[in-house]
Amino acid sequence: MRPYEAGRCGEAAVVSAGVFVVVRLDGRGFTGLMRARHEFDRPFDVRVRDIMIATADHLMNCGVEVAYGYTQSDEISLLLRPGVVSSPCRLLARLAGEASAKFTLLLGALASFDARVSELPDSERVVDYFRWRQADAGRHALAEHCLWTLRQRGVGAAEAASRVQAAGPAEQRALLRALEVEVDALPGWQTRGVGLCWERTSVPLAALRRRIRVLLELPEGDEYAELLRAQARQAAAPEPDPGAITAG
Ligand SMILES: Nc1nc2c(ncn2[C@@H]2O[C@H](COP(=O)(O)OP(=O)(O)OP(=O)(O)O)[C@@H](O)[C@H]2O)c(=O)[nH]1
Ligand SMILES: [Mg+2]
Repeated sequence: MRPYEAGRCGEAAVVSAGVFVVVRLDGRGFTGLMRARHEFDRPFDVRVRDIMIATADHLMNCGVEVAYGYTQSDEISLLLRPGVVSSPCRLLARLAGEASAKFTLLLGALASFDARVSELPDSERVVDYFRWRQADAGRHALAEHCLWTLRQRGVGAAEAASRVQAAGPAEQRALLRALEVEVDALPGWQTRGVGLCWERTSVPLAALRRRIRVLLELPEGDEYAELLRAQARQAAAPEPDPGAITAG
């Protein structure tokens, strides 16, 4: 998916008509930021997850028309409606600023995000993009659980890191099994990430017609592809809903 990614600032000032735009935000230096917060569980903490979800929710409600949000680890991807982006440079600065501000408020410590844009020519590339990020979540979760389980069993930081780096996914799974960690029982929000979809409500007021549904147990494979195709169709639909509220 890398060829679809562009360092747009200083390049073309507009996104081509008809393409799907995905913005990905990534926490800067979160390894160190999280290490400094000893109260957070490693490798994953449900409070960090919920701050990421609240940040993604904020980005879907800050005046940029986002059809689908996805978060895993310290990253957030947003699928925008085709045609809504006139200046990628301003959009990236705006979203990175909004994400950094929201996350900082919720964490109570300074945190910042970078942002990059991918231009995807059709809905199947949108499916590929989000499945790519989901596969990354799976790889990341496996490696991080290996690392922290080894550390908990008394292996030193450098040795644990080099053992995990030297192992491929199959070896990492075998290592976790040997350490009596059930890989298939790891929470879906860690291994597959979290989706944020708009859903319609039955409230008749225009301002309350839709709200965000958080998908903590995302499907994989073909089932996820179908969900993503529906999100891409929604992104390409002619009229955005006016106003939005967030499910409590
Ligand atoms: N403790 C803890 N750490 C987390 C959690 N989620 C993400 N992280 C940390 O966030 C890091 C994200 O990885 P990267 O984005 O590759 O690392 P980074 O330090 O942010 O580096 P850059 O993105 O290049 O600035 C992981 O290495 C984890 O250490 C969590 O729930 N708990
Ligand atoms: Mg990061």
